[in-house]
Amino acid sequence: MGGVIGKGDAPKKAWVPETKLEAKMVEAMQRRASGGSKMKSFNSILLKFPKIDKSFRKCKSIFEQFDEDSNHVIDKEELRHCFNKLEISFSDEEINDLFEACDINDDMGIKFNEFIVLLCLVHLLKDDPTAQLAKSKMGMPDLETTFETLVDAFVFLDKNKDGHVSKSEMVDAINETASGERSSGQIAMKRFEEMDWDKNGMVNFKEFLFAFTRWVGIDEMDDEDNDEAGEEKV
Ligand SMILES: [Ca+2]
Ligand SMILES: [Ca+2]
Ligand SMILES: [Ca+2]
Repeated sequence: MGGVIGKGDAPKKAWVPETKLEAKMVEAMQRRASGGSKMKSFNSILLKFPKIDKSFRKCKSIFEQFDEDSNHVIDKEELRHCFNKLEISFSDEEINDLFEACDINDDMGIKFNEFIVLLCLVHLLKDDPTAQLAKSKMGMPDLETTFETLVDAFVFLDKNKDGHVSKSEMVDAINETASGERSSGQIAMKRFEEMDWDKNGMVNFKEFLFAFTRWVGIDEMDDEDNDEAGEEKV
């Protein structure tokens, strides 16, 4: 008797990281958040979309370079080579966690859109002073700028700086700008639901990134590769 009450009713907000990686991601995000965001409004994020789209597409050649057997996915071995080449010094466990976190359809391969998310997470994580080395070695200044923009956008949305964007933070951010539009609240809801994959009422950075790749149409260019590739070489 007694003392058993309350076991199951943890507050809704309580968040338990599934992996060490996820905990690190949130930590890194909070560290970044303490520096503030350069974003002034939700609109300023929207204005960045074309640029983000463009530099995501440029990643394709990087992806192809690391997809050694050209089967359109990067497996763990190929990822390890990729990290070696970029001199990103992650432990095997970290690489594993990253791989599993980004392989969202669980087929043991990283597709192009998953690869973009993965690189961006690496960008965030290597902000850790011990991993500075990777910074210059990625050698993709455009991409780094884009990743930085995405981190910045997330920090802007995450008002209370807990490493997650809640529904109300999303609504606030959108309402701040779109004062005239009566549908803005609905749009905010729709956007939020698109982002919150596991429907836990909060969006983490990974979910945010996957949403971006979908919004700019990256996941639809899975199978057809070559129609853009000819235009610009990185
Ligand atoms: Ca492959
Ligand atoms: Ca938050
Ligand atoms: Ca979620």
